[in-house]
Amino acid sequence: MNEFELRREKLFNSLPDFSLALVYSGVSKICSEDEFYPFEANRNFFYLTGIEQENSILMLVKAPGEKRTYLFLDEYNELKERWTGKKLRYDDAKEISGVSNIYSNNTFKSMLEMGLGKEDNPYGHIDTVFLDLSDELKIGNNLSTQIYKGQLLEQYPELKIENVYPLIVELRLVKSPYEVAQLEEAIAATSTGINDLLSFMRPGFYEHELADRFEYYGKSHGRRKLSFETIIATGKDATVLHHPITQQVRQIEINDLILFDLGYKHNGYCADISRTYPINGVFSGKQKEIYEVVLACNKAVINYIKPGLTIADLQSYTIDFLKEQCRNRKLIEKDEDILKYYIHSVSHFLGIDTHDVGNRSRKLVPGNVITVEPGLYFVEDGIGVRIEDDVLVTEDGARCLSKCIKKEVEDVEKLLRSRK
Ligand SMILES: [Mn+2]
Repeated sequence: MNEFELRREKLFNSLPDFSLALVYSGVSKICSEDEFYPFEANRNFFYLTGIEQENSILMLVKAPGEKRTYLFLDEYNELKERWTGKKLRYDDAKEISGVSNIYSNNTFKSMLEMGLGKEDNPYGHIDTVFLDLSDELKIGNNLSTQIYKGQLLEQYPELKIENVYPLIVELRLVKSPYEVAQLEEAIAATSTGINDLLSFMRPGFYEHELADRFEYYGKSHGRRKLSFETIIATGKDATVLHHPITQQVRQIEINDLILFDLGYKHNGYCADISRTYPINGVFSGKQKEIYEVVLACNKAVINYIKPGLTIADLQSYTIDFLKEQCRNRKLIEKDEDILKYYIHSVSHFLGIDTHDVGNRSRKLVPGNVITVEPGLYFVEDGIGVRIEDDVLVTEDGARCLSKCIKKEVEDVEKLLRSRK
């Protein structure tokens, strides 16, 4: 079984008998007139098939002793391909996804009707259809799965319609060895991109030039996609958490700290890394003090992680840790002031989405991958520091996947000194 077959097998196990699940890749969204946003396949569809082509549908049918998988794709059309380029050939789609029953999406409607029909139905009576009912998923012009649900109920009033999304969330949360390896590759590539950035950055450059450089480096080394829009923030700009590319217009100064929050993807898996480095190669006075608190916190949280805790637990641990350290170093006067300087969450799940499925009240289990990203932002000093690693939850703790990217003060300063 290939990786995607294994995932579908797990989903089959959580479906009841006499049910049918439909998972859509979705269609491109219109930006304006006949201009479309770049297409991104629905991540649940990608997770179950490895395919990223629009207008594709996965259908799973489960009956006693029976598990059938169908994939519906655009069919070969010579004229269309003259306009918009090649579509996946069915053999290639089979190779990627491991699905052997591949049909034209023109036959989907009649195949579905056969599956839901009461007469001559090879599966007996299907009573439940599972749809991915996420709001943002578009499966046709002006057609969401919510609207489609209504249409199905009109046609089959006795049908039960359930949401397949939560079932897929359960699977996506626990990463297989294959998935951990993809994340490690994404992180290794990101590390190379960071090294390139470090040898490139100089005072006088504009922030966006570094973001552009990181993107260009990824594109020219393996046509990598960004996990998300690159954040390059220097000086006071680093106190804005998601300093947007359109505002990355500050010119870098010699005594600045530079905060970067960035990542490349590998086979769809997202690295998400933040580091904060001194442009001139040495942390000074208050910069160093704040950096040391955030670094200590980053390491303490990674040490603290173990199965059974929630992200909410990690968050309260982080707040307590930062509070105490900042008070001891006289960075804050009153305990409650910490929430002025630390204003976000310490972790989120990571995977084929940068902010992957799973919420903060879920108990961590081995195989979860989360970020650990404490930060402190002193607006009045123009200092923002965030240190973010990607971490795998293990049986007895956690393994940091992004160790290769330097964060100890000495190591960072040595690294920056060694730049060409
Ligand atoms: Mn993050």
